[in-house]
Amino acid sequence: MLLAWALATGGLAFAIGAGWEQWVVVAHGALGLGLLVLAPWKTIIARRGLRRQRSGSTTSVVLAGLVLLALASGVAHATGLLRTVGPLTAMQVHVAAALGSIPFALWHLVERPVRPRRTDLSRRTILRAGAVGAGSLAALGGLAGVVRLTGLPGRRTRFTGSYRADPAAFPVTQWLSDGVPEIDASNWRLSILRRGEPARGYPLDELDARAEAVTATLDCTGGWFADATWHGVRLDRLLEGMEGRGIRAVSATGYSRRFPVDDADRLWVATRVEGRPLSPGHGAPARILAPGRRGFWWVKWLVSIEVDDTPWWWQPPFPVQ
Ligand SMILES: Nc1nc2c(c(=O)[nH]1)N[C@H]1C(S)=C(S)[C@@H](COP(=O)(O)O)O[C@H]1N2
Ligand SMILES: [Mo]
Repeated sequence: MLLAWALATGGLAFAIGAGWEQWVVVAHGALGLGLLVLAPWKTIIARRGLRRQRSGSTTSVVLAGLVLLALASGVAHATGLLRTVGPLTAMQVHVAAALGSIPFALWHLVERPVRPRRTDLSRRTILRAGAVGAGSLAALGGLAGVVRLTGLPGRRTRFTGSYRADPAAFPVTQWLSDGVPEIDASNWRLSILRRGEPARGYPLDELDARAEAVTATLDCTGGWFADATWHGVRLDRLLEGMEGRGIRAVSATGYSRRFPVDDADRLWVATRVEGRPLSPGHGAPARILAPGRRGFWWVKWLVSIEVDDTPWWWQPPFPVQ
């Protein structure tokens, strides 16, 4: 159950980006450390199980290994003790290990079922669960105290757990598998579609001329954030007079995100960052700025904006490319 809740809060923390995310992140930390708090008892059970030499022990050991890797990389990221492992960030290792553990955990549930018993709801069990909960929070508080006292980098993270990056040189990063497309800005136009029909088009110089300065935080789920000054046109000004329920921002690569139509006054089409035109890696010629939303909403290499009657939630919760 701890693992299931840790996975759920981890996913939720990626989805949000606003203030109350802090509490989701705290819960996520406590749930993760709760697994460590329970480890001494679980180890006894696991040893006994291994001695019986049933089939599938290897699968259980892989599950344990992945959970340990997720815990270790989570602690490494949160404290700042180890933030990169070769080409990967500790956060990427954390997410990969956590996602990788899911099939093994499901297998474990099916092959090693623990039937619910009446005593699961006894006073004693509830007191014990409370003790584990208190122990987990104490472990989290203790870890935060150690980070502060020893001056580890982890004390300077944002409420999402991300580390500050230089706004003039923050990383170029893709959600999963996108490559940087080459777009000829002189032929490029931002197409606006209404219910599938082309309605308007904005060339780059018009967007540039209408752009205003916006200071916003790009917070990548990879574990870094940048407070930069962008130049962009507010989306409601490009969509004036258009009706619908959802706005879909589409990249030249096919990557896309759908937003609620009411957010149009909180989204920008940006053409510059820190005074300079966007570089190809950062989304040239134009990208979405979505302050308050995590990085995967900030669609790069924008080619079209579609307004239609599809609600914003009609999409996978996270991009799939
Ligand atoms: N088309 C497209 N846009 C994208 C992505 C992507 O993979 N494809 N990745 C997103 C993610 S996860 C982040 S954090 C930001 C990164 O922006 P940057 O490369 O300018 O730092 O772009 C977002 N926009
Ligand atoms: Mo990201």
